Amino acid sequence: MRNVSLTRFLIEKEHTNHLITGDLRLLIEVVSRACKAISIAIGKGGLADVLGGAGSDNVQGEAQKKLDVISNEILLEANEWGGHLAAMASEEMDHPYQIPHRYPKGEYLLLFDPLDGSSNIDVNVSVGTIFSVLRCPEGVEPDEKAFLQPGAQQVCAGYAVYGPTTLLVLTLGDGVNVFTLNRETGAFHLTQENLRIPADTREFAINASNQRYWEEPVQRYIGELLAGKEGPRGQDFNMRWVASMVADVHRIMTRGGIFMYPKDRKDPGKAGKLRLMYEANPMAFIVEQGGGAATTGRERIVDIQPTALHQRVPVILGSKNEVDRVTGYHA
Ligand code: P6P
Repeated sequence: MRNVSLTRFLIEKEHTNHLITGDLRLLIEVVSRACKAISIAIGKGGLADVLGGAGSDNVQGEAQKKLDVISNEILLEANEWGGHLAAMASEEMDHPYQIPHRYPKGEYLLLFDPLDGSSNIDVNVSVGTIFSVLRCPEGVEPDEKAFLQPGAQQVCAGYAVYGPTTLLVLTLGDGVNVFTLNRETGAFHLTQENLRIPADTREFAINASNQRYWEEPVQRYIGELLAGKEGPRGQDFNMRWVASMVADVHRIMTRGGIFMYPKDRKDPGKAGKLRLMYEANPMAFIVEQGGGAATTGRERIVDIQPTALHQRVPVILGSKNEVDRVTGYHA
């Protein structure tokens, strides 16, 4: 493995491949530094006053953890002055964040879930940051409507995993690359190039406590996996559910698998649990760039025309042959 830092990798993408602009390179470097700061804040845990509830709710009506709020502020403060953004949107904020007039603006829209899986924070399980980058349409005010672009319009997406190591997983639309944080030097280094997800798998991830609410195609698919080698699949399967999307998705990026948070009848008014703009779309882009597939069961996630910044969608993603099978059952 070449000893390539994230900075050098991005410089090559800008000057050699002409794949990205200087502003997009700056955006990614700023986000990576913010993720480093979030990793340090999380790492303090009970030694600092960062655990537990913030005493407030987010736009989803979910109780915020202190680290949700801290992570959101780290990303806002890191990005607002650089001149690369038109605006930002976050799971933790009702409306898009406008760049203060005193700072220059740029062409990119940055969306993020600053701390995904934060319900796991207090029990020391891996969590992460998910981000997505769109272009702001020419001459358009960067209000909520400017963000409502299909995931296929993303120019970049990535996630950081705060686990035994801190990783940054990134796609610029030309494959997926993994960077590991060197805690001594503070630099992210390329540790896996052009990651590919195995097309087949024997590992599935779903919150099985919702089983009685699933639609028929999901009941059938999971039933077949549970039937194992005596059943129609003729082989046994294994199950994993971290309940931290970034951790579950990273496992699948690394060794294959299928992740499912399907539409269910638990709350018929909800199209799913996960959010399209800053969870499903970036993860779908990354998974597809790694040779996997990502659908709602009925359509490709990145083809969805968004109607609201915080809308939810069903998510089925991972090893292509399994996602295709589940999607086929919905047909
Ligand atoms: P459940 C975390 O709250 C999250 O948004 C995702 O990271 C995770 O995959 C999912 O919700 C877990 O949901 O219903 O199993 O707690």
